[in-house]
Amino acid sequence: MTKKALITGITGQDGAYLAELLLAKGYEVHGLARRSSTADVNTTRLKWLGIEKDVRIVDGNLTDLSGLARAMRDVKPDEVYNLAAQSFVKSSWQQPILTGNVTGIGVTNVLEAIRLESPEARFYQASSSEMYGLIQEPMQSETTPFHPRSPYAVAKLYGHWITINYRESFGLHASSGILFNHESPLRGIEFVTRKVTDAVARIKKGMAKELRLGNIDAKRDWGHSKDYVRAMWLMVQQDQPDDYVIATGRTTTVRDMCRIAFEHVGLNVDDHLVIDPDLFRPAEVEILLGNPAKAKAKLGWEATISLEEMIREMVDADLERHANPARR
Ligand code: NDP
Ligand code: GDR
Repeated sequence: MTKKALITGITGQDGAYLAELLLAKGYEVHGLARRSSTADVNTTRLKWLGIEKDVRIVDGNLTDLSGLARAMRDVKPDEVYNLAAQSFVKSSWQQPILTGNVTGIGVTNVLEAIRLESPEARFYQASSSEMYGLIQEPMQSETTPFHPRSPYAVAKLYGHWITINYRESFGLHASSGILFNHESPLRGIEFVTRKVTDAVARIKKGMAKELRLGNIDAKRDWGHSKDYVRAMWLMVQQDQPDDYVIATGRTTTVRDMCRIAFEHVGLNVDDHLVIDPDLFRPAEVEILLGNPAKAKAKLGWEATISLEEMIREMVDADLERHANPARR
């Protein structure tokens, strides 16, 4: 029997790669997406992967329980992946209440819709390494205490615990992936890796001269979205639901990540980088470094794409976008 998946946030980076993975596995893929005034649905990323005609879009919003319940009733999914969120940490200080409503309470809306209309469905929640925040242990694992440092991270922590609570209260097959930063050519332009690779492409093409960044001493454990959506699927296939850290086990400064991007096109980062105090955050997560040992032991999962390979792929994609604007 063909399995059915419902992905919230299908128009985002991970939604697009997860849809691609599930289609390749023979799933019928449904994606919850919100309407916009410029297009029925933002299918830019699905088009980039050439799968926009293969997924079935369901109209809905994470803040609207009735629409979510209707979606569950209509689709009757075997698996639900909750990837929708206000996901940009810096915006969460400008829009803390919206972030709480979507990224936090939105998780309860999805869980309630499952409980009411499709209680056999398996559930994946997109938790985040941002929940660790003010770091308590040099390498963060499933047992490291949390100390969120932004309204986004506080909302994610709520989503994490309500997922565990629904598993314990109602026996839902609900798993939570504590994913460290992961990027790709489909990353939103506001996130630091893509901001850097896009700037490198524009500087190389003579369209820009400088790149303005905030805290370049921050360290992140960066992996590739394609590897990370595979981990999501693996979690949902386990007999027992559980929580897993997904990370590479290597951390790099923003400064060194920039260097990799500039060197790829023969430029020197120091000739173009400008530090802008307005880009610093009210509270920073200085360093993240994940311990993926449990995922390796129980899921057989490991990251396969290095930071260098990924940044080069992103720079090349941005060069292509600027050479051929129709590809954007
Ligand atoms: P993106 O920002 O690329 O995608 C977010 C998605 O959520 C988009 O499809 C967006 O739709 C949708 N969305 C936002 N608000 C709503 C709403 N109110 N109702 C319905 N849909 C909504 O994020 P990523 O793909 O990078 O991340 C996927 C998930 O994983 C997110 O929950 C994120 O917080 C989490 N995460 C991401 C990590 C990363 O490094 N990428 C690491 C850890 C966790 P639209 O296109 O209309 O804006
Ligand atoms: P992050 O990702 O906040 O870790 O959240 P982001 O790429 O925005 O920032 C990473 C680090 O880079 C520093 N930085 C800058 N960041 C941005 N965006 N723009 C800049 O100009 C800049 N200069 C320095 C930041 O201060 C930060 O330390 C991402 C998101 O995908 C979340 O949804 C997800 O949960 C976490 O990763 C894990």
